[in-house]
Amino acid sequence: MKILRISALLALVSFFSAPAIAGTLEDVQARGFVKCGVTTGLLGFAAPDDSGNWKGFDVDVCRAVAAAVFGDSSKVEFTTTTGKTRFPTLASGEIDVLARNTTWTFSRDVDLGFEFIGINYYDGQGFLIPASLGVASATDLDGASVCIQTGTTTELNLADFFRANSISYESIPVETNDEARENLFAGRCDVYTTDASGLAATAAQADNPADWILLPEIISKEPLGPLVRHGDHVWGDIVRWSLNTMIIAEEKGLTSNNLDTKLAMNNDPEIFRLTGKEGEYGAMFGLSNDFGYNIIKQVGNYGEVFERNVGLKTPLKLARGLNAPWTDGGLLYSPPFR
Ligand SMILES: N[C@@H](CCC(=O)N[C@@H](CS)C(=O)NCC(=O)O)C(=O)O
Repeated sequence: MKILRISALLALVSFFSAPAIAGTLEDVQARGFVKCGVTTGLLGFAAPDDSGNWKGFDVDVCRAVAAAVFGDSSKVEFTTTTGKTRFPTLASGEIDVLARNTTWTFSRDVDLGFEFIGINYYDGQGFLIPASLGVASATDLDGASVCIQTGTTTELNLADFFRANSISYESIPVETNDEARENLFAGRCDVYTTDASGLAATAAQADNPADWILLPEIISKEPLGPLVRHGDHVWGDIVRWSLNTMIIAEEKGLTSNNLDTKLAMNNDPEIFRLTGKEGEYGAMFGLSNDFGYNIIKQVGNYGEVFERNVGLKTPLKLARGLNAPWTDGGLLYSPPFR
């Protein structure tokens, strides 16, 4: 039902605003910056710093696309979106790409008419509670009030989990992570459930993070990735290979700092292709051949982006886990650059 309603809404939005189906790259180039949809603010993923500059893991995906298209990672305009507004905002052409911890699902991909270009964070849904609640497992949450963000996969997984365990809950719907955090900290809900990375971001903002506990259950797969509209393959390829470039750069040991030295001292043909020293790869989708060099130099490799935004030395303190390269036992695996 819900999915049907959303697709009907999207069809309407598309009809009235008639976004360009192809030609996104030309539109972006003519405008001079990429329009990127992000969250309303989620520490580590997309949030403005004290000077108003957007920072975060999803923000860096947008910056990589800008570095690829313009050779300048600053050429991005950020649009905030909620769980509910993100899809109509992308469908209407108001943004060129959505990078907003969005889970890749069948119905979003097929029915809503979007193209997920990859996965930039492998996540799963968890539960955050105050230690004082004295609960050790999510199966003990019978009768709990649960803060839940609307328009998300979280809503649907929560219903499935409680039903499968024959327990009940009272839903406290919220529109944004800020609202969920305020409600949780004020005791207006017993539990907050969302992607575990979002829970880490939320707990990090508590006066005393140790007062908050992540329950052991991870109840879903949440492969989070950037998406574009169906129908513009060139643009989809540009966003996909901007992300892949960061993943391959980590695999090859290229960082924003060592890039020039490594290039001067290296004989690896894939590194030459990736950075535009050899081949005409950028030209294949209408970009400069050094698009990969610009991404790595200005934004960094995937590992750098992970560590500076959400890694162990940040308030979120997230370990690489599934988000390690396949060569280190994780799931990050880009097709080859050739
Ligand atoms: N991955 C899920 C949940 C995404 C989601 O909305 N997560 C929350 C909490 S992690 C969020 O990003 N909130 C940011 C905001 O409120 O703008 C989905 O795609 O539906």
